[in-house]
Amino acid sequence: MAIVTPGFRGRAGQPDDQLPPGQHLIQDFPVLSAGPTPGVPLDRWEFTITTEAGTVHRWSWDELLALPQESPTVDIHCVTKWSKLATSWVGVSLDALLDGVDTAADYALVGSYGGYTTNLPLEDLVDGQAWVAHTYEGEELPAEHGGPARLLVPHLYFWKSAKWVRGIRLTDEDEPGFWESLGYHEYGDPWREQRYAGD
Ligand SMILES: Nc1nc2c(c(=O)[nH]1)N[C@H]1C(S)=C(S)[C@@H](COP(=O)(O)O)O[C@H]1N2
Ligand SMILES: [Mo]
Repeated sequence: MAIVTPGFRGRAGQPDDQLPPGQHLIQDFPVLSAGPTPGVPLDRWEFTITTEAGTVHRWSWDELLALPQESPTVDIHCVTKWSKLATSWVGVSLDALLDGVDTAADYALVGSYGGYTTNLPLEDLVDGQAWVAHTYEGEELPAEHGGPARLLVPHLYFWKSAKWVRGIRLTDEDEPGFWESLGYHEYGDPWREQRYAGD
């Protein structure tokens, strides 16, 4: 005989299967920056992908906007335990940017204006999992949230979503980024609660 138990619902009334372990929902959008907000004039902005062979692919702001644009609606999860569900963005898929980039690299080191870095496997940037995003909830991405453009990799903790993204260096060996070298997990899967190295 089956006893049907209604699913637990979190404080904001969302089914808890949308919330990774240890996370809680928030409605506001906190700003978490390890340093000052860099100003990047759009006429000098560029995004680069540098392969393990040293080939540099560059996009100006206008070139980025001329690529096919996608509008992902995704949940985001910060390692400080807040999550936001169904955030909406506009940006360019990394699949579009990596199209035509000749690489056999396994890892990516993402770099930002201002010097922030974060690392992840290249396979986590492809197949519709990551974007260079410039619009949030229908508005130009605010500078404090990473505008003009930030990386968006929602399936990993939000520290992987580098604000003020400047480029990606493809590497054969994994190199720790800013938080990763300070003891945060090298991969950071919120569903496996990979907050710190060794989790
Ligand atoms: N360049 C840069 N990107 C960054 C950070 C940062 O300090 N600098 N912080 C990371 C962390 S820890 C989080 S949780 C998110 C916060 O994004 P938000 O400020 O838009 O909420 O940005 C990530 N990307
Ligand atoms: Mo974070």
